[in-house]
Amino acid sequence: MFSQIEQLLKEVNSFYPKSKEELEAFRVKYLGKKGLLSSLFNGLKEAAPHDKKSAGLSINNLKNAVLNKINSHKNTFEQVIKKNSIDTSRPIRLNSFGSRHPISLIKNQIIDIFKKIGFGISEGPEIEDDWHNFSALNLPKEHPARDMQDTFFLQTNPDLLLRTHTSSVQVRHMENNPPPIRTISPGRVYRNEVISARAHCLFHQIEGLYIDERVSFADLKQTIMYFAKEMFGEETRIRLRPSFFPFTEPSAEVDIYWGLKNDSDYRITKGTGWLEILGCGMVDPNVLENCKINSKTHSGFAFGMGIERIAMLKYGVTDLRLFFENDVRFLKQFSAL
Ligand code: 2NL
Repeated sequence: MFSQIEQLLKEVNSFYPKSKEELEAFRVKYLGKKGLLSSLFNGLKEAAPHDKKSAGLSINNLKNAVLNKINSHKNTFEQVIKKNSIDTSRPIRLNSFGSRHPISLIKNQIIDIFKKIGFGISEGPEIEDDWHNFSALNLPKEHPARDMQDTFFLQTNPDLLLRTHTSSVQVRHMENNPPPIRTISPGRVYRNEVISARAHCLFHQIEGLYIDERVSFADLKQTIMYFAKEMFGEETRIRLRPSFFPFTEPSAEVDIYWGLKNDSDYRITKGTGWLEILGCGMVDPNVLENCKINSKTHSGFAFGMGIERIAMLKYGVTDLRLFFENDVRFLKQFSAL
């Protein structure tokens, strides 16, 4: 009898139910009317008189072990059941979806417009060397235009810098690909400027480059006109003002007619009704030669624009800093676009 009780006690102690049903079967097996404990207590009557007391204690001990086991596991199963039960009256948790950044939206629009007329995309490093960012682009050392763009140089190597325009990508493209060339280069550029509503040390540019035999200023003008109409609407009018860039000759700045419908139009066009959207020109023959392209047989045009500037015009944003702060209250306004 004692060895049977001892065996059962071991069984009880090593019992770990996996479900509520298993625990219930365990309860019936030990505590049920025809269970082991009741038959053990019945057996007590036949036990030898000097064994009765200690046998009774052993059976009680077993019974307590059974009760403890049942109590401790009953609670854990109740918790699991609560956790898994579904409260169908609870409101659902709305998933918050992300959205494209307005700079990406405008960048993709511009890319799509130029893709339609055969331009591909080229990209390049943001850390550039002096040659690709300055020298190849007709900006030799000590050229005053290098001061105009305050540059971030790398402390470890004064020949390396954060590119100040994406023209450096196009220099690399010309070095590695023979004409005809039709490419646009979007990307981040860096300038050492005091951050304000109108200036930032980091911004985004898209530049375009077209090189072939007999490319003319008329080709440039038609390309820009096509772009302006696609970007700002079929009715858009443009004008070209003579300008200067070290890497193009002749050079021009392009305005679109914005109109003077309200106070805001007066403010952003400074009362003229015209808004500058990009700079452009015929690639300077020196730049072509620097990039191993024969300037006697080939010519080309290039243009560049700030993506933030276009985004501000399209979306009516008046502070450049909003594009870099990533405040969700600003960003989520673009989620439907
Ligand atoms: C602007 C003006 C411009 C270019 C960029 C360029 C590139 C090569 C050769 C010649 Cl590889 N030119 N790019 C030309 C004229 C203007 O950008 O206002 N950008 C924001």
